[in-house]
Amino acid sequence: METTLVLLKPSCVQRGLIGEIINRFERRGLQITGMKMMQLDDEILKKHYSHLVDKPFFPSLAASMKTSPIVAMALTGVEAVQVVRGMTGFTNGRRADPGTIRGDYSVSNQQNIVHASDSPESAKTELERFFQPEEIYTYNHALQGYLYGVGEAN
Ligand code: IDP
Ligand code: MG
Repeated sequence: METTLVLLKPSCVQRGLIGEIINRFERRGLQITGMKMMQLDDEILKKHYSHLVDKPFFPSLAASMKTSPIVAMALTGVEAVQVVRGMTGFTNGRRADPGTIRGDYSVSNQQNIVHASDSPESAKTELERFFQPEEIYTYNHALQGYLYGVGEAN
């Protein structure tokens, strides 16, 4: 099992899409193991987007991420990082495939609804950044035997 970080960005929260996007993750079979609302600030955004701080669009990206609270989620499943990235789609919503979250709900390179960790290593770092250890729950998924075949979820 693997756990990944998803952020429902202000573009999701303000457009009233929180429930719809969470529903997609639940229906796919991902287990929600952590979830909370947070107001982000420059300190956490500089760390979260450290690979982009020198880009000309960073100030507007950081500003957009502070316009409302976000929803931070920990999602657990086999190869959850890859599964969730696949559901998220290409960064630019205009080029994201229909059927992906960005391809179905966004037309922007910046206001693209969700963040999802891009590797198991970044998932670990990002989960530690956004959640205290006790805010992530380990519990049996009642439908586990119907989500995965024998031996698949070990
Ligand atoms: P990702 O979210 O698909 O992993 P990253 O390259 O890590 O893409 O970029 C992080 C976020 O920064 C994007 O989701 C998007 O909101 C924003 N961003 C990336 N590239 C641009 C750009 O060229 N213009 C404006 N915003 C951008
Ligand atoms: Mg990224």
